[in-house]
Amino acid sequence: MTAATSNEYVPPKVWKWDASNGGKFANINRPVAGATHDKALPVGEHPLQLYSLATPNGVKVTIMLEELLAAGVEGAEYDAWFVDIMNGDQFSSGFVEANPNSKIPAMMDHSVSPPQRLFESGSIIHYLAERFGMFIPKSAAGRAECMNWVFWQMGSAPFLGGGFGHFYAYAPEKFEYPINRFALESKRQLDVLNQHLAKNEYLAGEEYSIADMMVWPWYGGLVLGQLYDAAEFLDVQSYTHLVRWAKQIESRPGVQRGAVVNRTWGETYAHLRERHTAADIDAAIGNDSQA
Ligand SMILES: N[C@@H](CCC(=O)N[C@@H](CS)C(=O)NCC(=O)O)C(=O)O
Repeated sequence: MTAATSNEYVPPKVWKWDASNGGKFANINRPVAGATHDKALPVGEHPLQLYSLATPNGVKVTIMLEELLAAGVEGAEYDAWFVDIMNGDQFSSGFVEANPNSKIPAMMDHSVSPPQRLFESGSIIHYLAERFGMFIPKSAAGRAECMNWVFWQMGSAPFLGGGFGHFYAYAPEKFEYPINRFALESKRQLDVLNQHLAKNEYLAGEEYSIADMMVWPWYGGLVLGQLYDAAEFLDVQSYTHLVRWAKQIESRPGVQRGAVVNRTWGETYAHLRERHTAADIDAAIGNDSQA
């Protein structure tokens, strides 16, 4: 066995939290769960109350809500409140009651008694699909294939976001080992989608569904050059069928509207901090400079 070189990390016997270890999220990451302060969540006038942010995980849900509204489902009207995760809003007592995991998106459905809490984007989108009977195939085989891709996204995206994205874009230094490991896995995942979409118009087959809404904000965003400034590094243009699908999904009015909600950054989509009525989105889309 060789002795450790001077810059090699030797794990201590028991891990201890070093709050100053750097990286973009160092000031909000903690090794414990639970609330840090007492604050109730705001509640608007619609039955569905969303607490979120326009990250890929948040956008999945606002796309679903806007697609439902575009399809004429009035019961899908919602208030979308801005949760500032860099400021620790996800650790308020109210948010933790809605989501003990302290991550956006979280939702409350006040149309049932007692109000139903919902967390995890996959659980929220599936709940909405079941509740309104839309964007989920009717046949058992179609539903199963749709849910295959919904769960594929839940299991796969952490390698892209928490793995590749973190080490390529957010870590305090560029470390070769994790970047190589997660670039390899991310490219494998892109190829999985590319091969599937070579033979299928949508992820669940011929029908646009919640599977597309789940996967598009991550993998569509990546191949459209919207994530981590990594399009060239991962040679995303080579995944031609995935790019075809990503553009097709992006062109949908419901997707365009959903991408705007709870957004206060970036140049690709308009900005809208909170959404309470359809008119809020209309105004934001008509005025891209609103922040
Ligand atoms: N598996 C979760 C992931 C949610 C998630 O990671 N949310 C991030 C933003 S995209 C968050 O709220 N981070 C705040 C934190 O970690 O404190 C889902 O799909 O809903």
